Amino acid sequence: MGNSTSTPPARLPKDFMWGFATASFQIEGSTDKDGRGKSIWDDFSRTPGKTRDGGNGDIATDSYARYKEDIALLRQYGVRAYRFSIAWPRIIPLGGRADPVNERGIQWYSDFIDELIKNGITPFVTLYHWDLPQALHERYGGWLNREVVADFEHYARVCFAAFGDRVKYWLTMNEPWCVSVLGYGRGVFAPGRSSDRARSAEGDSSTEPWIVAHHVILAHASAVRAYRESFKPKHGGVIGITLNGDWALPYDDSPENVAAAQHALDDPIYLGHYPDFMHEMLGERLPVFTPDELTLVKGSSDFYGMNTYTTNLCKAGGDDEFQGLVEYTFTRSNGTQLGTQAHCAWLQTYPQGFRDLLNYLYKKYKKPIYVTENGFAVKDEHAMSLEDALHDADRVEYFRGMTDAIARAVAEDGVDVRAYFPWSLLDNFEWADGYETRFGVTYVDYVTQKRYPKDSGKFLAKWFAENVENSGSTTPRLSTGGASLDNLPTTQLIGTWPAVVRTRGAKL
Ligand code: GBH
Repeated sequence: MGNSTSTPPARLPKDFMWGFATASFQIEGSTDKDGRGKSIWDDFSRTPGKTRDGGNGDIATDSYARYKEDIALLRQYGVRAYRFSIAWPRIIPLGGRADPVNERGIQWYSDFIDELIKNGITPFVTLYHWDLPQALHERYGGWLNREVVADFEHYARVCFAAFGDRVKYWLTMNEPWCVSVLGYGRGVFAPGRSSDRARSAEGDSSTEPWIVAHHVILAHASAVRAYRESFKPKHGGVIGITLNGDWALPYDDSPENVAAAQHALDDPIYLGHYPDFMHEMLGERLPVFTPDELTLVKGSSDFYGMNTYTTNLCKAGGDDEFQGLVEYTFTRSNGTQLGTQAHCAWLQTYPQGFRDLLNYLYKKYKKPIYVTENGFAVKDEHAMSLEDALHDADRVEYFRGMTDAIARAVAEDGVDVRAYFPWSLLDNFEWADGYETRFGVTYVDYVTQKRYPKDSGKFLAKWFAENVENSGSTTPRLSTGGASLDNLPTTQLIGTWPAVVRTRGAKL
């Protein structure tokens, strides 16, 4: 690595999928267009104090209106696939299985999918990336109520029926841990429930997150069963869930810290039951799966979907049940830092951990791995000039390490990784951080909504062009004359990019 003037031999197979990831509420804006219902994030993000800079999702990156521009940008980067999420309240504004379906919402996503396919980009769809219909929250408490399982399955069926002829890659849920713990435990994400009365008038952090997680898991598994029984036979796609998981290293080699690092890596979807440690920690507070539910959940993912950003050094102890009574740090026992610090406290660069995680997951579960998120927010990027922000050296360093790790995991370790989706295509609404934290490989000027590729976006486009086996006709033309990502702002590129011939259609 590191020598960008010579082309290294292809190290990822030619059907390897790469592209960028986003989520509906973080980019779409247009919250009152075409019959969309409210999501739990609408009012939450508008409530003073809930986001760091007071930002909300009303406009975001305006991607609902600018979708053709965004897809043109994806094409300039030469991606093969794009991971985006569908907003449940656009499809069923009131959310429930007896509530009306919104044809205009369906039409928008249908047009969006067609536009992707027309550009040779494979759609990779998340059904739930945190924007629960507000009406379900008000009707019965949303994820706290078992009713939500059947309502989610119904919503999923509507999507499979409407888009399944063209969408062959489905994710049910994005990060159940965040939905449960951040939404109903720490109360930092919508709907913001918590035992902390300074934060929320209602909530019980000792029980609600586990109830919510239980329903999320069952809703996921029910949607998967529906897909396999009623849609997969004619559409043939794959479906799974994506979890957030970071590699866990023991802080030192004491047995309790070695055990602590292990807690962080277990999960019920693939094990087929709640890990023993959760039983010990929660006792009666841990919901119980009936035997039928266990059968439903086990094997309910065709692949291992993984959002991973960093590595944590783990110390046994503390009272944080949401981390399995484990404390995380980036400071090694000798006082040095694990890697480069990002804008967020929870994120440092550590590519070796990524390679180790991929090896661990593959050996343990023997499923193909789809890396559905991975990314970095440069410290204080929001306070930089445009020029400085575009030269995002720390993010380039991050992706240089991560792409090298993935290539080595595949080529040298034999791990079956099939997809890689850096987060994110654009700077966008970063939940409780508002717009302050920027994860994009493309800079967004929120005043003009202009998009500008950062060095990291160019790095990734070039890296994948060079490192995925290719028939030759699908490579982005980065340096062969004509317009180049290297010297033009995106808005010009959209008009002048040479008619790059992308002969490959969506992978069916
Ligand atoms: C992803 O989650 C999300 O899927 C995506 O929407 C988001 O934009 C992206 O991260 C960048 O943040 O310090 O206790 O609050 C990544 C997994 C898990 C990382 C929770 C941050 C914070 C824990 N996230 N973690 S805490």
